Amino acid sequence: MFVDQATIHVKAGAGGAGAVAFRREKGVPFGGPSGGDGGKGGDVVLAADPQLETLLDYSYREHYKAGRAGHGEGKKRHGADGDDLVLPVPLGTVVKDAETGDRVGELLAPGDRLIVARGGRGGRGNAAFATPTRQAPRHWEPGSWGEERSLLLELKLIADVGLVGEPNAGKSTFLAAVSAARPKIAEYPFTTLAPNLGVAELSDVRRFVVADIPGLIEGAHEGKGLGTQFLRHIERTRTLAMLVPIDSPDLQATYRLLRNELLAHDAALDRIPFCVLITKVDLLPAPREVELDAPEAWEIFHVSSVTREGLTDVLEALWARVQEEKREERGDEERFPELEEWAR
Ligand SMILES: Nc1nc2c(ncn2[C@@H]2O[C@H](COP(=O)(O)OP(=O)(O)OP(=O)(O)O)[C@@H](O)[C@H]2O)c(=O)[nH]1
Ligand SMILES: [Mg+2]
Repeated sequence: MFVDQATIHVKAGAGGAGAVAFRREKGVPFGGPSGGDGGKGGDVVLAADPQLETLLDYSYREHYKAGRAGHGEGKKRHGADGDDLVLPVPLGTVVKDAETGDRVGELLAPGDRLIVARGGRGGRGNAAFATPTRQAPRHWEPGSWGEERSLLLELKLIADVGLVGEPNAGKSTFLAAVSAARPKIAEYPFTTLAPNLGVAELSDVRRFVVADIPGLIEGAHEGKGLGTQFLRHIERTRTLAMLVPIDSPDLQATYRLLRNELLAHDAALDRIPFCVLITKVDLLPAPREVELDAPEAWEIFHVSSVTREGLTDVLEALWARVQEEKREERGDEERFPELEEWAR
């Protein structure tokens, strides 16, 4: 099951009440007011957690409450602040007010935090009301209530794998073959006008997000065809798959064109590892060894989305690769002490 939406009700902690007290001490006949202030109620905070993949945990429970604060006490003692309640959510979580639909914020990077309900203020104790002319005030304030609201959490999928290819390379067909996504597929170029996302599932727990983007043509980086504006959908992917159809007139030229267009769009894409999928292999009778020189790729696969030849191998390899990249990302994080502390 892939849960990408949940509604929760959050309630911040109430502030503590201020105290009314007077100093009673041996040898001090008229002690002044000594009622301390109440503490501040705990906030409800969402925190982006790179270990989480779904909002599944939030489908089991709806109500979440931060700690209430302690009341003020005599001897001008402050009440203790309430504990914040920190709720971990996966990266890419978009938060909306469930009643108004207003966007509250989003959590994209590890360490992102968002206060979604503020704890109540503590009330003042009578010590705070003393003035030169009013030396024995009996005033005190109650704490204020913590904020309370219903939130809609939505997981905006961040693609793990991006499919890159010329128009008609078979990107949408591949996505449809490996996920429940149903993108439009047709034998004419530029069928896909906006990126499609799908979740490829090897099993319930082994899944990753695949992005199918519009076809790239020569000169795309100069705005030809649909241009490259949608390439930003793959800038944060963990690996790319370049699709080269087995029936293209010159596989090597197709491969070179794709790489050139990507790097012309953004040289930084060079850091994203990629494999090559030679697609539509059912069009040629076996044995169909094709020559393609692609030393930059981490592997070359032969697949058919029609006969499903090679699909399982590709999915297993993509899964392994995505895990490897995730591990590396987490390794990088450990070098940032503030992130480490946050993760505890
Ligand atoms: N025989 C065969 N045909 C395929 C295969 N994959 C895709 N096709 C056909 O190739 C054509 C293009 O497929 P799409 O999946 O729409 O290609 P695309 O890369 O998404 O194309 P754009 O969205 O236009 O960029 C369609 O007619 C598909 O049926 C395959 O594995 N074998
Ligand atoms: Mg398409």
